[in-house]
Amino acid sequence: MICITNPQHHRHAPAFEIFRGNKVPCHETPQRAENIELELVLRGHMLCAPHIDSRATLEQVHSRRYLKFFENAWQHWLQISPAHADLQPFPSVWPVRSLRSDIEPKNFTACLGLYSMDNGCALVEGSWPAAKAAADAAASAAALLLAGEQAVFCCTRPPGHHAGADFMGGYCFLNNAAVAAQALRDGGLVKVALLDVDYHHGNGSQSIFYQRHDVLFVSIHGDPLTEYPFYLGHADECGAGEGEGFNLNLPLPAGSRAEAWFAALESACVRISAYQPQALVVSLGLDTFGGDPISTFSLHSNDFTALGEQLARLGLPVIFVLEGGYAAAELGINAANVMDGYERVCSQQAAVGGQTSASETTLGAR
Ligand code: Q9C
Ligand code: ZN
Repeated sequence: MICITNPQHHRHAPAFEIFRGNKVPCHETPQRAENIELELVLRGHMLCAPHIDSRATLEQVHSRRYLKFFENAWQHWLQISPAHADLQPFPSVWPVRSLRSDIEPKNFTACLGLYSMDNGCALVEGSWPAAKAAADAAASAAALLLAGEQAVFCCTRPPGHHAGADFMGGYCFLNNAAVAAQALRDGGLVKVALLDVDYHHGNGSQSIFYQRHDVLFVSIHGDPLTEYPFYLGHADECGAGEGEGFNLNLPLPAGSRAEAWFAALESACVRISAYQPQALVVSLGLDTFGGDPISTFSLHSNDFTALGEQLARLGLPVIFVLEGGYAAAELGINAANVMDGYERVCSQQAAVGGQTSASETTLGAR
C-alpha cells in the first residue's frame, strides 16, 4: 500500500502535557510515526512524501481566522517576550456559555483559549509546519485515490479528529481526515463516508460535517459520559438540517472488549454500505488497543488485521488517516496489520474475479 509520511512531523515534539494536574511526557510523540514507518517498510510497503499543498482544502474545513491564528501563533508568543522561546503556551481562559467568541481579543492567551477546546494541545515552534504537512499528506492521499489508487495510508501526526472548524484540542490542530474527505469531494466524488475508529469520539470531524449530507460521519468510541472528549459523541446526535440522518455515533461503555467493538463495526459498515459512498476515509485511531496507556478498550494486535479485512469487504477505495494510539512499541504492528488485512482481502477479491474491484465500480468509471 502507498503510505504517505509527514517529513515535518518531528518538528512538533512538545516536552510535556498537563495530565491530571501533572506535567507528564507527551503521549503523542514523534516515536509513534517513526515506529509505524519502520514496520511498514519492513513489510514491504512503499513510503512517499506529500506532493499536494492542502491550503485550499484547509480553508474549506477551517475558518480563516483560526488558520491565521495558528499559523502565526508561535511568532505572537515570542513577541510577548524572547524568554518564551523555551516555554510551551497553554490556554487558561475559554469563552464558554454567555461569553463572546465573535471578537478576537488582542491578548495571545485569550486567543489561544478562544481557539482551543482544552489544554491538550501543547504548542511549540514547529507545530504549524508539522500540522500543515500532515494535512498535505491527507490532501495527497485524496489526489492518489482520485487518480485510481485503491488505498492509501497517511502517517499523519499530529493527529486531527478533535480539531473543529475553529479550534484545536486533544493533540489535534488541523483536521486531516476532514481534509481528505473534502479533497475527495472537490475532486468530483459526490458522496464520501468518514468512519472514525479512534477510541475517542471525533468531535471535530462530526462538527465539520454535521449539517452536510455529502459526507457521512460514523464513529465507534468510548461513551462520552465517562470518556474524552465528554461533550460530544452521544447516540442521539444524528446530524442537522441537510445533514440530518448522516451522522451515526456508536458509543460503547469504557472497558468494552473486542466482541462488542466488532458488533459496532458491523453496524457501522451496514450504515456505510446503505449510503453507497464512492470512497471511504478512515480516521484510524489505534488507541482501542488493550495496551493503550490512556484508553480502556482491549483490542489485540490481530484484531487490527480483522479490522482491515472487514473494511476491505466494503469494496471501497480507502484513505487511512492515522489518529491516536499511544502504545508506541506496538503501534507499528497494529497499523501495519490494518493495511495487510485490507490488502489480503482486496487481492482475494481480485483473484475471485467475479467481484469487480472497487476502483472499477466507483472511481474508474468516472
Ligand atoms: N489534558 C487522540 O487520540 N487527554 N487524542 C486529556 C490533556 C485527551 C486523545 C489530556 C486525549 C486526547 C487523537
Ligand atoms: Zn484517541
